[in-house]
Amino acid sequence: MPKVWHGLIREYKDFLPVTDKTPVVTLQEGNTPLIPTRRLNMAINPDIEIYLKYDGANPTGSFKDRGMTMAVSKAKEQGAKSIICASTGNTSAAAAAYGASAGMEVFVLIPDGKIALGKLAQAMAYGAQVLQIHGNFDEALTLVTEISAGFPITLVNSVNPFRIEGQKTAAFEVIDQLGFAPDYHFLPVGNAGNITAYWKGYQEYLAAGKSRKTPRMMGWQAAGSAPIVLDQIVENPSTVATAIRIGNPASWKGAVAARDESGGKIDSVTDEEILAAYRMIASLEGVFCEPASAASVAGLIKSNKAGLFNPGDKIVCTLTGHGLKDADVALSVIDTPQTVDAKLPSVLKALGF
Ligand code: AN7
Repeated sequence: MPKVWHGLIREYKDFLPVTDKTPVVTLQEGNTPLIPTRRLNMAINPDIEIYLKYDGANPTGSFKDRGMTMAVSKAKEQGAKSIICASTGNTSAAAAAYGASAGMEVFVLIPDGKIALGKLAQAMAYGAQVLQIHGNFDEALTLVTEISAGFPITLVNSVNPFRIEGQKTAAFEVIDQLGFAPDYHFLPVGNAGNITAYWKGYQEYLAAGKSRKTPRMMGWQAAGSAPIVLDQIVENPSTVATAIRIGNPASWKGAVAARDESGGKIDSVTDEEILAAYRMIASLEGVFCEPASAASVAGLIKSNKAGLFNPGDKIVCTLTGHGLKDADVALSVIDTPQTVDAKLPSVLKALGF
């Protein structure tokens, strides 16, 4: 690994559709930690090896930075002055940040009241023009697609192929950090861009001789928002994991291909399973992710209970976003602290000494 990281476009330029003339818009994203787990590993199954790819450590706190550095750099190369996206939150935060860095105008459509506060705060702070719609993500995506077709504004949702190109670098990093491809790769599925991108990345590294195999791709939807599992559009998706509250994924076909070509699976986990995993990851490993991210580990726990794994299996779970994005959920589902007088006896008593 290089001592100084120059952002994923410069580090992986041989695998990306860029030239020396591409104006690179970067916040030095990528090179996120691949954390070997100990206590979580013991709690789930000591006979397998579990790693967390912590993409919440990216500059705006989610994996969306990987796709956005590419999408905004290519938009700039093509002379775009403005970008637009629909979002459950993280895409808008990343678009707003990279757009600000590039000096572009950024327009964002989000579902009214259904995105985590931290993500909305980010988009506002980075200076995007944010519009909440009385509707869900799927309706917002339809609207921005129509707007970008009618006006000179570049659409930066994952239907933009450069987004997938940038996001595939996460698979490269896993192999570079681990030294080999894992047996299984678990991740949450919303719009299904990320599972599509990882699968592309794993296949490209295999073709380049950087690994000897590809992992089985294991995608997890929230039970109330599981169109791919049900094989039908969900009109009114619901889940505590607002990031993946999506009823009609843009990369549906890509996800099905990743599943079938890799010998993997796309299944669902309940909100209870997601929140149980969310608490375990934080309290056993010291890694705070947002609820949607925990769907990957919830899926791993479910698969382990079903007896899927062989001893020695190497498993990577992507934690797609940072826990601070959605502090409200942490405080509502875990607990709020007790308040006592600022006196030693009161404090000692409350602490149980
Ligand atoms: C933390 O920001 O769709 O399956 O608009 O924020 O590639 O969509 C976010 C998705 C998982 C699902 N984890 O990834 C958006 C958006 C987190 C996310 C997903 C999202 P995809």
